[in-house]
Amino acid sequence: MKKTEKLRELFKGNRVIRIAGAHDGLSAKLVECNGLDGIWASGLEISTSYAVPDANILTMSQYLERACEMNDAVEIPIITDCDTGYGNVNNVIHMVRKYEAAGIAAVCIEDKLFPKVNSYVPGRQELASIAEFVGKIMAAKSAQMDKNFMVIARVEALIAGWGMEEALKRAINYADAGADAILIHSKADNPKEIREFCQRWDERVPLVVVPTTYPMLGLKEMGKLSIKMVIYANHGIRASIKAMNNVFSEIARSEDLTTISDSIVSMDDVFNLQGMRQLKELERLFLKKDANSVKVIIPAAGDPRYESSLEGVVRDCPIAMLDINGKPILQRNVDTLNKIGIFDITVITGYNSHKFTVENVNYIENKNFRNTSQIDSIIMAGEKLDHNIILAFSDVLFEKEIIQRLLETKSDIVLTIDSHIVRNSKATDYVEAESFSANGARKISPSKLNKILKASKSMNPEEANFEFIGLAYFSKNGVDILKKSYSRIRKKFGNNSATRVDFFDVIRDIIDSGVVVSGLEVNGGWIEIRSLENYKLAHSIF
Ligand code: SPV
Ligand code: MG
Repeated sequence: MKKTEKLRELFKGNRVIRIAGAHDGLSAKLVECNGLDGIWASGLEISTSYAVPDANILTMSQYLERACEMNDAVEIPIITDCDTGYGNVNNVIHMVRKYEAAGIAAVCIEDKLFPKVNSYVPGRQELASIAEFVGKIMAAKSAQMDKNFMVIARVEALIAGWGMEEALKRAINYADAGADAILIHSKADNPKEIREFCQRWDERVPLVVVPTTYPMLGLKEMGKLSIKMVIYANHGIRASIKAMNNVFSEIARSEDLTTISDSIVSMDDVFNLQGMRQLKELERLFLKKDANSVKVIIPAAGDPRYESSLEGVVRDCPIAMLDINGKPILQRNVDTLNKIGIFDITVITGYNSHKFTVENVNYIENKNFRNTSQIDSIIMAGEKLDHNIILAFSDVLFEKEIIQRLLETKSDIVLTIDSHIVRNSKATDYVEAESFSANGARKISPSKLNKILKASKSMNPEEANFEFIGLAYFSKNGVDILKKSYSRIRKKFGNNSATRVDFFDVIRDIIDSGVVVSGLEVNGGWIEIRSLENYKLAHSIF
């Protein structure tokens, strides 16, 4: 709903509309947070915040800029104090066009002469003639495009000391000229004259009051007096001046900051008001830095019945599509990658390729999956390999933190390794790394990379000090090394596709060629679904 409509709806309601003065995004936000109906973009508050008199010292565009700032910060409507309209009818027309286009719900103009002085300042309070001000109202109403945009006419006759009859006469003329509401202003220290005005008002348009000097006039009585809107015009800035003064004087007086902690809000409160949480959420969704330049390759072609003890569970389902409490493993991993801004994900399918229904990933089919292995599938990713890549084996569920840490590494080839090794499984990808980490002794994984000396499924388990978890990072250069090594090995086997070349065969070849393969140590944060036990465990985790 447009803010002009929102304000109209409030005017249609049967209670007193309560709006409060503000001067910038923050103060507007605080008005909104406290459940008030709208914002009074107060000339007094805006001038005060510039530390200049409320006397048309600032220009229309300065007021407008602040009104926009407030409007952007809140969902509730803004009613702007536009003083006398910044000049004559032409200025009023220009003003209405600008404010309406900016999404402001209403403007309020007062029947004084430019340059006005704040109504509470003793001395000169010069009124415009009725004719002149009627012309301004008509000009304002003629300029608006949106029928719901409101023009409020402010009667200053009581402020200028011209008496009740003059005030009523003016109000009637302004209403008849098209004003959508009358703001009857008073600086009396009690509500007597406001009561009288309201009682004598024939309700041809709604009334608005500003009870700054007569705070004893309560909401109930306002309702009885048929007052439609109350403006608490300047209490926000007056409260903040007092609060800031107290804190600054205490800072000036005291040695340290301990005595002021109860007088200030937490930094968290500040961040919440700024919208920092939303910023972080948007960064997560759209900030495509390093994570975006990475492509993820998931080889998922294999027939699970050959490789796992899950035969009874998987039936004809590729492991990647195995359901873990309502979501396939692949979907869970895609969600995890998306969360950290990685969207370019390529899955190499093979066995029961048609079972892959996860959306927003690229699929490449390895039709020869029965005679090939993971590394052949990886190589089939083709042009996707012309980038930094993350390799994620399809039967591993991982936490996003592992991927984030992988992306932070600087090395060309990084295997993620865990010192918690399952030594009795023939499927374990054993790794021997340079610096040994005693099983379970380390709680925090170091960011320093370990150097991998040996990687093999057939290694003596006692020699291994880590297990490869099925997640690896290859920089663009690392991918080139991987590809070269792959073709070297393939050449060695005379391109006989019947010879299975394992991913680890390639890693071993890379190490043997003198290239450093690094190990990123993790302690958990992943689970490989290769046994019934792990499958059940995954169900209990997710
Ligand atoms: C303002 O807030 O700038 C007003 C209302 O015009 S008052 O200061 O009460 O006159
Ligand atoms: Mg004002």
